[in-house]
Amino acid sequence: MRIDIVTLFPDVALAPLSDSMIQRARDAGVVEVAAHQLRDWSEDKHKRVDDSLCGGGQGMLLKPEPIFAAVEDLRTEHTKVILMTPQGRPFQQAIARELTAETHLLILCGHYEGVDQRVIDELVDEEVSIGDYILTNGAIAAAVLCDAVIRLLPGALGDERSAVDESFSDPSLLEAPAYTRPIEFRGMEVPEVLTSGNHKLIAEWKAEQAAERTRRNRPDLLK
Ligand code: J9Q
Repeated sequence: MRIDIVTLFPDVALAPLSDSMIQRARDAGVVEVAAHQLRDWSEDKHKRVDDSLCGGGQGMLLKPEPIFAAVEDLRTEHTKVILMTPQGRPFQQAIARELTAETHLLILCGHYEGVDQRVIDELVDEEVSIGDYILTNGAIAAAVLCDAVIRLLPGALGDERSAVDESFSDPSLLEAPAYTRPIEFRGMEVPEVLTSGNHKLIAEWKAEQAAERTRRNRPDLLK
């Protein structure tokens, strides 16, 4: 897979993808990642990439010309163009899994106010949001999406992939609380059932705890 990210903050997009498991996947040739400076495609003499809203209103919008130029330079016939935006489809593990089937992702990072609608209508295959909050820029959101996709690619990891993956593929319940040694730490004990050796009791306890946690933190998963 190849991933191109177009952003005003290429270093921000790349930093989280330049260490640990993801850097190893890049070193192993599992994925090629490049981040590009949108300003490089500005024809403006001041390298401006944004402008005020037609029809009035607060804030600035990314202009269409530099984005069209960037996409036309970077895309091939096999490119999926993704726009990171709070207006997008909520990112989930199922989308990460779908994207592993692509050979080329071109990720456009929006600005606070967003991008000119003609970019979305003409260039973008999929608008994706990583959650209902406002970021200063879309490069952070792009890094999140890339991390989630790259770690799923065949050959991306040795033994680092967690069994939690499988449970998140079917996110009906959250995981139960988990403990490791020591059995007593600063007076806090691991629940006795987990050291009982009674696997049936342990399974029942985990199921109860998972249900309770889900009710408290993620009631939406139970609907
Ligand atoms: C570009 N807040 O937020 C949630 N998912 C993506 C975003 C986002 C943002 C600002 C700019 C994307």
